[in-house]
Amino acid sequence: MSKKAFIFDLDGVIVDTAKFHFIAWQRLAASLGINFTEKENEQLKGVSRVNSLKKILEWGNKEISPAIFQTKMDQKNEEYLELIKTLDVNDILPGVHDFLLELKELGQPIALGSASKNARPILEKLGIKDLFDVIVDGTDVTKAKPDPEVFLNACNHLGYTAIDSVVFEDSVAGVQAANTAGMISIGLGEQDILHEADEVFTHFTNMPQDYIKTLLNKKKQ
Ligand code: B16
Ligand code: MG
Repeated sequence: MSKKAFIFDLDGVIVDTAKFHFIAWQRLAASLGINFTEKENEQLKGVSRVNSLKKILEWGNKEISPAIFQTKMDQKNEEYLELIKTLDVNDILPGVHDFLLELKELGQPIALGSASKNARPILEKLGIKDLFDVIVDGTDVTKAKPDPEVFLNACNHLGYTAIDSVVFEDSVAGVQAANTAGMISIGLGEQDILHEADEVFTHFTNMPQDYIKTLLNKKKQ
């Protein structure tokens, strides 16, 4: 059987932490007197912590000193960590666990490609860290999505090229990163938001039977 590098985003693909990032950013924005809704939040998915705060300040037309900027980032992360304290295996999104196990059974290489600096402890909480051959997260990269660095880094570590890689993403920035890298991009979420992806599913459970085999034969369009 042929092989490909299977690269997974974390937040919004493996686990539903996107809602906790939203709550934490909303509270943070409120503390700065900035209005922040789901619409703005969509643009922060897959975006690093520092770039997210920069965007929020831009939207709110606010300027803060570097020291306060750092304090606000720490505050957001503390809030977020508090919200994900009780995360466990039950928070894995539908179908992902089985999909990962099937890949393992087929001997396919698996990597994580996440912008989050909290990725490793989250995978541990979910009890699935050992399923990943390679983990590339926000602590390993210098350029945030939509830059393809995180995914290129992941496929290089697995010893594969971009054309033999498949990326699963829930964010527009992440889909763009995969496309720029020349990788097959599979969107998890809504078609009208993720229309740049090669294919979109609402959940892993909506994928057709034998979808892994389909992906192994698929070429980047
Ligand atoms: P942290 P992903 C991203 O993770 C999230 O989508 C994004 O909302 C978050 O701001 C970013 O990680 C940084 O996360 O604050 O935990 O370092 O979707 O790339 O797995
Ligand atoms: Mg994500």
